Amino acid sequence: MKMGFRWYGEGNDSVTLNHIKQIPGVETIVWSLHDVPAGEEWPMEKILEVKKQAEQSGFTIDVVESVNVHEDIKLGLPSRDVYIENYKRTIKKLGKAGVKVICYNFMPVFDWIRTDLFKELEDGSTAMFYEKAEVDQIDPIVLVQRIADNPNYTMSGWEPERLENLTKLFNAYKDIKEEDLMNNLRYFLEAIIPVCEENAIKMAIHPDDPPWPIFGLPRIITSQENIRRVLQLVDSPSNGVTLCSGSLGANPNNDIVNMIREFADRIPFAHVRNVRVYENGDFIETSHRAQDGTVDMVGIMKAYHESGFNGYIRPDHGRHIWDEKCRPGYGLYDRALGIMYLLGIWDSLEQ
Ligand code: CS2
Ligand code: MN
Repeated sequence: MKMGFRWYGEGNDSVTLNHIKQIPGVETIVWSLHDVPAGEEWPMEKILEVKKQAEQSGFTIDVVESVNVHEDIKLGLPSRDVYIENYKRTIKKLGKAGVKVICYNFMPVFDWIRTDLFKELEDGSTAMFYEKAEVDQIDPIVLVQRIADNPNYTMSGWEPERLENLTKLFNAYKDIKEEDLMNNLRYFLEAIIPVCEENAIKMAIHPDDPPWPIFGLPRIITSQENIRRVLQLVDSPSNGVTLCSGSLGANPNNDIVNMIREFADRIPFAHVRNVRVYENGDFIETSHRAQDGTVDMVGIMKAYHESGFNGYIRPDHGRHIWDEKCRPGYGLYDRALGIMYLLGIWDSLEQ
């Protein structure tokens, strides 16, 4: 198992490489070129710049999260082929630079959704919260505006350019059903997986967060059954999943331990974090500790250990603690605590 830590890049993150260096056990940064719009080819100089920075601090750049997929690919438009060619070229370059895993997602329009980025927990810390009834009734444009108006609006997946044409995008998705989205994912994978195989890259699709359809948009990476289907679309070790326990765990019907047992050899990258799910369908992100939420954190680490997991793992969203000012969910302190908890479980399993 190799521990990673998500880093948004020089000047783009309140967390520095020097900070990350002081967290025990971190081997790789999990990074991206956040200023390259989805669909464009990544410039080699920029890739090598991050590589140089990481290596100077003793880290590898083995995991990219994410190379975002252009909406035209998800929509299955004729223009997708141009974006797929760009994606392939980016894969080749990342392979050359030594990257091993590319995380991506296939969520229409939005990445992850929350209704409150700084909801107070009992201990005075804050964390990201999802109020189901609110999302079920709110006009998505209003929610997007509210998030955009927030001075801390710096979440990945909420890049302004993605949101500009919201109404247009909603119309484009009007007739896209889950089955269509699955077929468009197949088309994408059939095109890129051979390139990944040649370049020793593993693709790792991130589950939808939350793992159910929102605003009438289809979502497919939601359950054990659907992940099984995705892995079969192209049956190759290069077609894998980023098993995110927090995203999948928002639906208590998802048995994550069982998923790890079934998909073990197709999980190149694991996100391990906790959420607390309420009976009405709301959920809040909590500390990584098992007792603080409803995700079986210890069972999950045990399942990885038992299956001989040797992929990459990272803590995921943390709370905002000790007055830290940071990107929502991506502060230093709580994620560092998360790592120590995960390593503590792991080390005791190694005995
Ligand atoms: C999120 C996502 O849950 C998470 O890890 O931070 O933004 C995630 O990085 C993307 O969905 C992966 O493509
Ligand atoms: Mn995740």
